[in-house]
Amino acid sequence: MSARFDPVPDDRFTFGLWTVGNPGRDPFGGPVRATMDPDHIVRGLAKVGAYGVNLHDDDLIPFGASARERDRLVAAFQQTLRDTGMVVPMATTNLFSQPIFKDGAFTANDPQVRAFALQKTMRAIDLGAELGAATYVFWGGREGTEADACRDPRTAWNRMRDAIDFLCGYVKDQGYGLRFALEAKPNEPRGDNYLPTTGHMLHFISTLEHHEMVGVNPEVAHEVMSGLSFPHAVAQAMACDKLFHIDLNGQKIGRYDQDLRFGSEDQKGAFLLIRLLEGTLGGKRYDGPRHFDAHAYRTEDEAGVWAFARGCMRTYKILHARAEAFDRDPEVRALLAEQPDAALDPLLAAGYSRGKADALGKLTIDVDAVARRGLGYERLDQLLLEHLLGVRGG
Ligand code: GCO
Ligand code: MN
Ligand code: MN
Repeated sequence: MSARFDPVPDDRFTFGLWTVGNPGRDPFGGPVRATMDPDHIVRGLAKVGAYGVNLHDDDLIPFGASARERDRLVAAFQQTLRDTGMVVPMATTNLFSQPIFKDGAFTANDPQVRAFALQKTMRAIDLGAELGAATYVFWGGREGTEADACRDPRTAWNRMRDAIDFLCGYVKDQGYGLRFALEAKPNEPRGDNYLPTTGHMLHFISTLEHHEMVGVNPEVAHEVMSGLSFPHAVAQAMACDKLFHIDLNGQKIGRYDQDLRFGSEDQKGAFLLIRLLEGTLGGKRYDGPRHFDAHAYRTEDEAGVWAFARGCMRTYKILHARAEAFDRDPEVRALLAEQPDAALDPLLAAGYSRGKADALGKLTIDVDAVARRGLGYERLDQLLLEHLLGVRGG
């Protein structure tokens, strides 16, 4: 295996404690691997070349631990971070594992559940800030329904907005420099999750009181579960400067949330995604951490877990190199540069004016000639595949 693609901290690859730490439990069977403690996970991640580690509150501090126990665990974790040079770029709250959250957290009908969810999240935000996180992720967990008559979905939406507005206020009041990143998922664990796609999230954000500090954390698997294009969701977030974080993994369409090794499924989607994130096609590059929210197959032992982690990072770097070669390829550039009507661009961009309307109104367009023109996309897509399959480009 070529060392050229070995991960180094400068690549800014991160993993959640819950990802490599996943013991292989599924709805049909218990754990197949021993639980790894946070110290062991962070040391393992540092060894395979990762840059940082992300966590839910409960990944580090068992639910219900005393304040003293909390402080002891946090101090020990900080020591591990110092020893390894690892950082914590993102933190989040577990609002789904405890029985109290069986009907959701911020959207639950019982006000005591909603109050507890806010209380738990404020503490978890304090923890994230203490560990130096720059981004705070909100994944809805159990915010959703099976028996949809249980509440007006508009009420759920308003409750979600109240919660995020409140927590933005809390972050500002505490003087933390954190930004929020909202993560959509269409279903699982609930039959229907609220705010199911990145597009829903982007609109929801525009309604928030402090919308400027809230962006999205799209996840490959979640958008693919909906049958949607993940690169398109990411592109929309990037176009409005809302890509604050990203969850990378692999997923087959139409399945349960598989959280597979990055790039292990839909390599073309992964290639197009990296082209966007790394800006090889032009435009602004994503500059946040590259976070893998995935876990090893249930067939694996601990060695398999580290092979999984290395695989995520290597595939990212390999695809990055492939994307660079593709976008440098003179034939690709020629195909993409073809803009026979470039003279019209000023008329078509930057909004309305009376003069533009007059000019457009008078324009003669040879409809048949335009319609007859072949666009060369077959060739373009074949070139993409040949780059992706490694038979073309450096
Ligand atoms: C899932 C989600 C989670 C979240 C994590 C951080 O489908 O389980 O992707 O892994 O990303 O809880 O919010
Ligand atoms: Mn995720
Ligand atoms: Mn997921």
